Amino acid sequence: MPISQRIAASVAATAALSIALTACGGTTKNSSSSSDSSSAAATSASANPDAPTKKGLTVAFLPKQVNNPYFTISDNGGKKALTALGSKYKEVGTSSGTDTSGQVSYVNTLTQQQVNAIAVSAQDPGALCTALKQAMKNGISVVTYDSDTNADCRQLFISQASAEDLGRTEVQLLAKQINYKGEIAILSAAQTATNQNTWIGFMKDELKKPEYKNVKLVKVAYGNDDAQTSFQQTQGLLQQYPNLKGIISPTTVGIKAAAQYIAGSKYKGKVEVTGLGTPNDMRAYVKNGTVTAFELWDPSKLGELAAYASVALASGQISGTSGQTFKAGDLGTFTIGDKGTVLLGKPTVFNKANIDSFDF
Ligand code: RAM
Repeated sequence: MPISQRIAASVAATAALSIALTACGGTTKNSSSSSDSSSAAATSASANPDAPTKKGLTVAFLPKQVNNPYFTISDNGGKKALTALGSKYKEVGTSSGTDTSGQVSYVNTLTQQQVNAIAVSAQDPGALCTALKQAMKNGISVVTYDSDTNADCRQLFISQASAEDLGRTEVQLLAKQINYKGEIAILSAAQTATNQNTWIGFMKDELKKPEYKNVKLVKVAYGNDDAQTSFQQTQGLLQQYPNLKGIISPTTVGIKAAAQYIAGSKYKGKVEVTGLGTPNDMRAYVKNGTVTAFELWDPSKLGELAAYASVALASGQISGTSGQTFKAGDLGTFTIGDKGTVLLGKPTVFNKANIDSFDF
């Protein structure tokens, strides 16, 4: 395709330019984050915690999906933080949650444009790696947020909450709602999504415990973070398993579609729906009794933290090594943990009693 060829050509040109500048001792606009940015490893070699916070940087957010309300909230959080820091925010991305080649093209374009940092929620753990490594070689700081890549393809992963806690607590919530008995299913997002697959791994592990001996996971279905597909997948689950007692949907798009289907069907009151949703999406289903409880972190704070981390990296204050710390405005000071992971905090469980205290 002509556009992708053009992008590939300009990425190659950008790479050649960066090598030429390094060879003749020149600098690029990103070179102060790492004076020898010829490899991702070099980028993470040194940091100066006292380096001033740079202003006028451009940080690009590349969510899994641009038209997903969850990412609208998270990326607006990023915008707010970047504005406060005197840097520039931009957002690019695909409208489908399963367009990994589209995500790759966007990374290549951002590299060509020499943005200072990229914050990406990856649709797939490996597909973006070559492009992201190329970005890092060009001195661009790379963080993942929400959904990670393989650890060597980025400097930091800004994690919404402990993946283990999220996976286990979703099973705990549902099991309680169905009195620890009956068939259950999972309605996920894309089949390749790193975050959902990690959570599902912990759900399956949790289900091995003796208290769940009468709970049977019959199917994992994929709604691809598309409302219609998720609705149809829910319908299909009930057709295939009419005795289903509960659905866990660890995606804001999936849980809303599942609740919508159940609320309008003969299964209302018979099938519990839980998982990860936004309070604003789920309020009506909690109030009409379709959903008892579900959970989520504050997506806006996740975006803010991704922005602060990106600027700290691009300013050379941190390089991604565990134990380094950085400041994230009102969110406080964060320490980089194992495998370059930065943890936002604990999620909130929402139910009838507290849902009206949240507006996102
Ligand atoms: C969807 C996306 C996102 C996930 C949330 C919970 O919006 O799949 O990656 O973190 O749900």
